[in-house]
Amino acid sequence: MKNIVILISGRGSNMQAIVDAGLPGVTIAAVIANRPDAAGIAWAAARGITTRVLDHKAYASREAFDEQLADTIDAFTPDLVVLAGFMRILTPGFTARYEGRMLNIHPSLLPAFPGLHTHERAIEAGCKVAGCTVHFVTAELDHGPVVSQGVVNIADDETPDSLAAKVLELEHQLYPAAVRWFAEGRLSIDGARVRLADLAGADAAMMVPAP
Ligand code: NHR
Ligand code: GAR
Repeated sequence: MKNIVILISGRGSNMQAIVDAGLPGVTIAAVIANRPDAAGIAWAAARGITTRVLDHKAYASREAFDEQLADTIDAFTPDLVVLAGFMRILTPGFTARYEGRMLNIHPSLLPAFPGLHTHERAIEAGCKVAGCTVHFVTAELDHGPVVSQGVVNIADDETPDSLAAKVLELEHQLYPAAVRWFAEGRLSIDGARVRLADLAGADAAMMVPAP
């Protein structure tokens, strides 16, 4: 059994997709939020999942918050930490501690558009496609080794909200699959690249055709 701790900040729909996937060999040890009002916490608690809330505003520095966060996480002895819409930038000490065992999903085709407001920026830039990226977390924001990516078309009348909805649907497919691969021990990091054992690399990319 692999223990997984999921970190959220809000709605937690990616967390829900991972929980609802019922991945074999995976135990959701805890869901932790940095915001007391994160809707995903109530959802997880209602399903009997252990939850914790650590309000970052109660800490004097990012380091102090990250230290308490790491202690809280480690009490669950996780094999994998999953960032699912987690909105706090993590300090280098924290990312080093979970190197090779912490994943994030980012709503853009990295290395394009790291950071926030990705959908708006992709439309503004005139991109014809957008998507999402599952990656291992490193100290450099949204720059870790890429596990998988999914692509959607940007329509002529696309808005940031409509694009976000399309990308989110894809996130809910990609993220549980990536967690499953990790739990199966099939992911290996080789520099900037992630290899997926026993599958052609193309299977880690998901294409959604034009509507
Ligand atoms: N931390 C590190 N070191 N490396 C990464 O790759 C990280 C990370 C922390 C979070 C998720 C990321 C995303 O997928 C993530 C990846 C928050 C911000 C941000 O600017 C940026 C990227 C991501 C998450 N956060 C503001 C901050 O000051 C707060 C914004 C808010 O609270 O609304 O931390 O996009
Ligand atoms: C998702 O689209 C996720 O990729 C994105 O926020 C949304 C969270 O939704 N993450 C970030 O922007 C991280 N900075 P969710 O809470 O319903 O999973």
